[in-house]
Amino acid sequence: MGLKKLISMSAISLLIGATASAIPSRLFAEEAKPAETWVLSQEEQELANVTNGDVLGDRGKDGVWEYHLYTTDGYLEMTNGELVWVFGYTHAKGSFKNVGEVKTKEEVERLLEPVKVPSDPVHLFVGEKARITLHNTGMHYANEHSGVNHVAHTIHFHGLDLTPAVDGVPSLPVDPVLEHMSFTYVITPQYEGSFMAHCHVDSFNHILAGMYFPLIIHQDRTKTAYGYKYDRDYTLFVSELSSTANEQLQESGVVHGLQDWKADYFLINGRTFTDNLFHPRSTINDPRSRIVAYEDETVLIRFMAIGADHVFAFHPHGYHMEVIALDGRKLKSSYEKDTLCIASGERIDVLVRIPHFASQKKCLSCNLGAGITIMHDHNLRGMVSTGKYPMGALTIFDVKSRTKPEQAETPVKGKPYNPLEH
Ligand SMILES: [Cu+2]
Repeated sequence: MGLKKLISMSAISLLIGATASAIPSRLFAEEAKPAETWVLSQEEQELANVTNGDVLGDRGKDGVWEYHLYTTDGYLEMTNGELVWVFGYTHAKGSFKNVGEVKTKEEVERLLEPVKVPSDPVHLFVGEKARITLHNTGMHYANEHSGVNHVAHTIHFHGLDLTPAVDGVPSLPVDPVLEHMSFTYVITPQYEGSFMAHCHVDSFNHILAGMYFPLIIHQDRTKTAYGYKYDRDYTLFVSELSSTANEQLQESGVVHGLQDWKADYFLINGRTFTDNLFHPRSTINDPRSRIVAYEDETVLIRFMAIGADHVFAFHPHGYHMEVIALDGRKLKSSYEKDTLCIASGERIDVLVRIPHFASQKKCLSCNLGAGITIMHDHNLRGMVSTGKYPMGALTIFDVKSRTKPEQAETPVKGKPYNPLEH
């Protein structure tokens, strides 16, 4: 829920004589989706259609999209309770607005969202110019003598065919962004599709420490991708994380024995599954990662991957996936897979067509219909984080029937959410 949207909602409520307190409190929950209780402008509604409720950048006076990204460090909570130190990109609280140069730990905590891995998606549109400004706030939770302090960063727009001036490779020809400095990348996307962005300074350490995010480029304001219509879309960014390597960067700035780098976490959108179905940090309790759809709907999944050597092999139970695009380009003809390998840097777009149980069921065991099925990494290394199974890259399809009353999306207060009860 963007701050801008909340402000515009409040303003609209005041205009019609209501107060901001009339906004249902559930709208502030993480699960909140655009609802019917307020009016969006036509452009806001069109944008909301394609960004799935993600916060968007602002438009400058000249109509150019403006995003301000800030680099910083912080902690990622895992489902086993471990807090893993990471560094990456973040943005102002509730928006991508410019809040000036942020230098101190106090300013970071007051002005910026906590760092996430991956950081929030950036949505752009074909042919619409964007100014993306990177601010380097420095490190705030690293050992004061660590060599990781004061390092420079960049943004490399992975998959966009750009000139070197905005390609984010340090000093080729533009210098990287030094601590407490900023740089604005001006780009105009040429192709729609699923891309990603990451730092390109000391890439092995900076990327794997957490410096990456999805970059989604839309052709227009409709729910289409590469000409295919969809009803819902999810971005599943899968990645490897080494808490040991990150701790060494935090302490000393040097990862010992880089050739032996090994992930101990295998993540979907920065989370693992765990056998505690109620865990709030589990993939299945994350609205970005739990795939919710109704029968008869078409779901677009944008897979993206970052890692050192693991190839994820995604396998949904109950469905085949129609692969429609690879690395941000539409395939001349689509093909079907039930186990989809994806390696670091790749993006694969698939459609999952949810069947209608009642009309398409041909036998007792055919077609699932409404209910829960799992999708997991079938390269089973990715199902073991910190030596524990099933802690890894697994999420669920939560398919609902239109013939039954809709279940509450949020857990009943005081009772942990159990997806198996649905
Ligand atoms: Cu960097």
